[in-house]
Amino acid sequence: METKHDDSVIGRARVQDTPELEAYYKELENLGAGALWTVANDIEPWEPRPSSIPMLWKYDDLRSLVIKSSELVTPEQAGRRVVYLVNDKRKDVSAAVGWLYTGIQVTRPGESTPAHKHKAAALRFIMEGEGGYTVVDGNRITLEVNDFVITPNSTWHEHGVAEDGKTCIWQDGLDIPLINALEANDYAVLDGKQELTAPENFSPLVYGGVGLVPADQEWDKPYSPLFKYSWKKVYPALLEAAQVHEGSPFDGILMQYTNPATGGHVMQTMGASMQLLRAGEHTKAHKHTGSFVYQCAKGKGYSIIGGKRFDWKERDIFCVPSWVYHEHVNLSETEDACLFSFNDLPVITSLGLYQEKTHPDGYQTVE
Ligand code: GTQ
Repeated sequence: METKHDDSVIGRARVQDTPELEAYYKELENLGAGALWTVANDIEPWEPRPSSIPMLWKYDDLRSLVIKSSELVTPEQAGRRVVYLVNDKRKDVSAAVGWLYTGIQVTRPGESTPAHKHKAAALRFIMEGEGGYTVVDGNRITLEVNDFVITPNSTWHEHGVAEDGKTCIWQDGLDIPLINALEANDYAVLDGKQELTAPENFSPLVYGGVGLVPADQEWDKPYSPLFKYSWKKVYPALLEAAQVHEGSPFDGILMQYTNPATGGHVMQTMGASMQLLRAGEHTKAHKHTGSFVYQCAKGKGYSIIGGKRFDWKERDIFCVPSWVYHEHVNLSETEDACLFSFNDLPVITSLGLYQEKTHPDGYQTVE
């Protein structure tokens, strides 16, 4: 059956204002009420309607200001020394896109953050440095560039850099705006450091095998037992897949980070992926529900998002709002390009809200 997107049809609100109606609306307002037909078309859009706009944050512009924060405040003073990235249309909720938060955190050699936990879930993607570590639920995990790490909701966590390391910078991704919108966030600070409950890197060493999970370990938590996904293993896996797999016409070789115990998303509210665009690849345009924050992990190229071109290279961060057409281009004719991204897909899909549409012309025209 044909569906029409026209607010003049029967079934949509189309009441003209009259002095009598306006007086009536005033009476309702005074009682904390309202007439649905005055807001119905607005609160029931024909199609998903993002309030965020596509944006790109250039690392070359931000890096010196991120470093400067480490001269201005200590992690003890700041709790978390982070420059956060905010969407022009989501300033009221501190979101980078949709209901997702992102920021760039800097930690100098010998520094560490206080341990804390919250109902918001967190993840990190390592941008630069050496000797960085995070402690998640008593597990100390060492970090290298392009590693992806999770801090599931309500797990104690703290981060630091070894005395003989190099200043570490990583991207934080959290569902803070979503959890706040649900009015369900909380926050607790630990008095002191966490006690380590497992050998260093226990989680990645025990659960990070090729589809292997230890038979003797029970895992009933609602998040991945694998806390770190090493670039050292992820990148070769993408290259291997690319040898034999065309991949998606919209995303190239797109690999989802998964919970090895279930095959599902790494956490309940946020998922993440790494995708490889072959040399010269230009993907087709599509749009779907779900909000996405990207970081270029390797190479250079551009994405056309909502008809606008955004050029990116290693460490640049950009976002694709829900239901906005997007396509990606690897500008190199010889090297592959890799895009890390995280998203709210676990929420979207578990609530039955996922939908997708391919662009009628295959590609967008740039405005
Ligand atoms: O490391 O837990 O960028 O709680 C913002 C809030 C990082 C963190 C952020 C946080 C964290």
